[in-house]
Amino acid sequence: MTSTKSLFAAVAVALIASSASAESWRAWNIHNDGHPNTAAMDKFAELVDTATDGEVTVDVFHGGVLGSQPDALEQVRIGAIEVGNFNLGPIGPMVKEANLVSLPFIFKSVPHMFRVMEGDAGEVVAEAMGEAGVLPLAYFDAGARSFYSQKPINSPDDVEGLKIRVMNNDLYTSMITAMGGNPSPMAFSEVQQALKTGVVDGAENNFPSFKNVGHYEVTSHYSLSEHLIIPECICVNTAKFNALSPELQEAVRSAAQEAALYQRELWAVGSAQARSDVEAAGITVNEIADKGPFQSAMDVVYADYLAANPDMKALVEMAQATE
Ligand code: BDP
Repeated sequence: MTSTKSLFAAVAVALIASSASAESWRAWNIHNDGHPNTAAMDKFAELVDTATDGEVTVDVFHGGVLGSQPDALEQVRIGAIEVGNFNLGPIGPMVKEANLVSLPFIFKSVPHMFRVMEGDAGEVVAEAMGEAGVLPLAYFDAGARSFYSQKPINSPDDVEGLKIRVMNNDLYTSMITAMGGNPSPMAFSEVQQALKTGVVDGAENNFPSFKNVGHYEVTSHYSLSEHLIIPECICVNTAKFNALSPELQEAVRSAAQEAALYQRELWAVGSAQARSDVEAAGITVNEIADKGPFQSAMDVVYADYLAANPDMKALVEMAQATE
């Protein structure tokens, strides 16, 4: 009897110990409430909890409170934060292959971007990211980025002389320089103030981000250049992910994929809504009849980039050849 009792006690201790060793992860998200990615990251946390029976839990920190994107990327790379909803743009300086998506006009459309990311070229990018410590489990839609400022931008000439905020990646500084503008890399959290005080004349982003952090309050024209279509990921620290059992890995990966499908639905509705909201608030959205001049202006960006990174040529061609 005593020995049965102590056996029960031992089992109970073991159970407590195993639940104590359950993984509790922190996730970084730069967006606030009202942005599709915030809802999708909450959904991811909920799905992970259910699918792993609480063996893995994810606590999502919204609004960039865990740091700027480049800082958070480094944190996830070293495992100080476990998960992030990252834009692949700022991953380029850390993982060369990820720069594929930061070449302006590399993708023909959002569906084309997903076909590339889910095909052979995407596999090369994902593998390199995983090796660097930032493993993509699923991709979000982030639409296309376009320019906004106090005047319409209909051709590359209109960028001449303007100081334009870009994300942290040399390809974006080259992109602006190629049009005669002055690039200004800056953290997302500083852009609204910089636009307001005239530290920069313009910036570029998709409609939800343009709206959600108030950039539309301090500009007047949004010009549909759609020069960058950059996917975002639910990325996890590779070592933490690999340390999970194969069953838990599968559960977490499926949760990420389901959350990403949810995000893409929210995005479709949310970005159309963001556009009509900013228009209702007085923003003039202008179509650009001919994007050809923007594309030709990027020839020098491609030429310089491939001259400096000849090993990226095959990957770029693989993406371009994807139907
Ligand atoms: C948003 C992205 C976010 C970037 C931000 C930026 O979702 O990851 O940090 O743009 O421009 O659209 O910095």
